[in-house]
Amino acid sequence: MSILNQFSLEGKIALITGASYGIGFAIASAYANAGAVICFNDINQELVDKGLKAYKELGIDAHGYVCDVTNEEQVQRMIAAIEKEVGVIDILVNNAGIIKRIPMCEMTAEQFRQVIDVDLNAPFIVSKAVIPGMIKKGHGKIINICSMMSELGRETVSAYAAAKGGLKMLTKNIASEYGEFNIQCNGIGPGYIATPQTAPLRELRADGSKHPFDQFIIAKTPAARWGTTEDLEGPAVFLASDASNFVNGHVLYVDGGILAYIGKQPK
Ligand code: NAP
Ligand code: GCO
Repeated sequence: MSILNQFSLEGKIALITGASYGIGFAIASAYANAGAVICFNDINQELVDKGLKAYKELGIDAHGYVCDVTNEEQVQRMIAAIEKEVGVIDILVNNAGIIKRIPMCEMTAEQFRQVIDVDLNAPFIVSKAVIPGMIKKGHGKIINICSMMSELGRETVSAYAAAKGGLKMLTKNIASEYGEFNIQCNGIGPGYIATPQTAPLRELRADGSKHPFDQFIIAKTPAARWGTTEDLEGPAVFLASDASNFVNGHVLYVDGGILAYIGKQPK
């Protein structure tokens, strides 16, 4: 058998959360390209419709669902609907996420809780809903979208870093608890990727000069560029495929080398 067959997702059913656009959309599109049937959710019908149209433009007949991933009842209803309409999920990508960039001492406890709810509690809720089906099927892949902030902190992102650090450990725990059922749970830690979530960090200043953070990330990245969602597609297919059946509890950083690099000396 060709080694490339190990990367095929033919016949697999994938659920990618928060995948109307951004990183989730790119991963779902790559999975469809590898042969998977795509299910995705977003928080309202308008976004789901936007996503369905975008998938259709790529020739992908995706199944879209309105579901707030922090709401356990809505998640359980969505998984039941997918299992009835499409089939039992083989691959779950916990992608949906938010960030609030607020200095910690100015952040309210409610704002902190909102970020933890989407970025950490929701992956728990959705994983818990899909694992029983994976156990019955005898296999499963869970991929949690972690972050540089699973390893590093920075000003204004206390809630996000706490959530993504927790998500790294939830990944390791799911791997530990369900590995015996042939379920592999791994993380992807994207570097700084050009999506709507990071758009505020790349906005040009009034004089047309680059945002200081934009220049900072370029200096901190050996690849000397922001990542694109396409940079994540191959690693995501690898972790969803048979090629990674003995990879478990790992966070694969797709960061252009940021975590390895002290940063370029200012001129
Ligand atoms: P994004 O552009 O903000 O997209 C996030 C998606 O999740 C949106 O469709 C969003 O819907 C959805 N979502 C948010 N809360 C939800 C909820 N409660 N229920 C269902 N869907 C919800 O973000 P992104 O840049 O593509 O990032 C995707 C993931 O990668 C996130 O987990 C993020 O933390 C992580 N990440 C991003 C980067 C980066 O540099 N971009 C780097 C590392 C990790 P709405 O539009 O309604 O909010
Ligand atoms: C930020 C950015 C980052 C990225 C990503 C890096 O404000 O620092 O939003 O957190 O989203 O998580 O891996």
